[in-house]
Amino acid sequence: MKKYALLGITLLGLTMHSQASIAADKLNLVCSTEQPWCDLMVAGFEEQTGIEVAMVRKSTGETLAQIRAESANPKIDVWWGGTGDPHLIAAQEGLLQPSGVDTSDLLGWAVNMSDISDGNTVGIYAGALGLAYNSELLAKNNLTAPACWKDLADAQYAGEIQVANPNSSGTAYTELATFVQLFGEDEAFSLLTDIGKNVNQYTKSGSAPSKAAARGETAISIGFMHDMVKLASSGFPLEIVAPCEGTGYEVGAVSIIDKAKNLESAKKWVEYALDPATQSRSVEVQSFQVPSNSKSSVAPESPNLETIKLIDYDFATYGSTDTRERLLSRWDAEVKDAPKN
Ligand code: S7P
Repeated sequence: MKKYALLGITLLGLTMHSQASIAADKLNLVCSTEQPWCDLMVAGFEEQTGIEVAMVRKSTGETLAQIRAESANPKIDVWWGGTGDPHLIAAQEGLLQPSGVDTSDLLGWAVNMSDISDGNTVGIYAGALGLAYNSELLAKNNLTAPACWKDLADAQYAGEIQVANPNSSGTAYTELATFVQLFGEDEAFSLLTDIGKNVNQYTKSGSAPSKAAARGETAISIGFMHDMVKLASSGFPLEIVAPCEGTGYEVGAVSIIDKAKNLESAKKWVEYALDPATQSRSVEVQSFQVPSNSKSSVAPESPNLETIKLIDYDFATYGSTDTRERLLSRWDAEVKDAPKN
């Protein structure tokens, strides 16, 4: 009897111990890249560390809204992926905490994100914004191929352009910020309004318009060129254009949320995300962003950022709350419901 009681206590102890270690070895992650890359990253991390990851895929603007809403009691430990501006905004609002990760092997644009945010976020990849058109649909509808941002305002493209909503999508916010930096704010909004007359839908997610263009549901899309390359290299009739005026780019980021409940697991994720072995695997899921670690391999399909006419994107300004809120309010008031051609 005594023996059984002892065994019971030992088993209870073991159960409590393993429950404690299960609780310590969890990670709650929001992923803002494409779903296949989110899944690959999670599987690799679980295999490498034994830490169990609960992951949700969300667009960048949506994630920022969630982090703001949960600031007193966050459900998320780590935010991986998505355009860097909303990560910088979260940092500015005190919603993140430094990971303390070693950035010595990272490229300058990735370290810049860490510098701007006092170590609260760090760059994981970069990619340029562009436009794409479905060559079959363009030919069928007798449309000329666009070469510049300003071409998209031409009435021949009525109902033929798709782009995301910058409130929910980091991709579309990058487009908005790019236009302001390229043309000045007033001209940017008048151009966005004119282009808006040809827009058939403002989607929630930034990659949706190019998927729609690939399938022939819209003739033209605005988005990140690496997402377009993935579709074109899968055989869709998509032509990719680096607009003649020049274009903006994103630095995708990873951040640990302030008051994260699984801090040690979160730090391990950030190390893992910056590791060249991890970053070099993105090609397995045809994610063709340029990786931030100088030791990572770059896929031959990745758009070459050296040869694209890139603006000197001002991450500090466009990654600040005031600028984002002002531009989004103006977009809501002037662009969203602009009359159609
Ligand atoms: O993974 C593809 C990608 O284009 O998606 C991210 C994007 O911010 C998330 O989508 P939303 O535009 O819907 O927010 C980019 O960071 C990334 O390159």
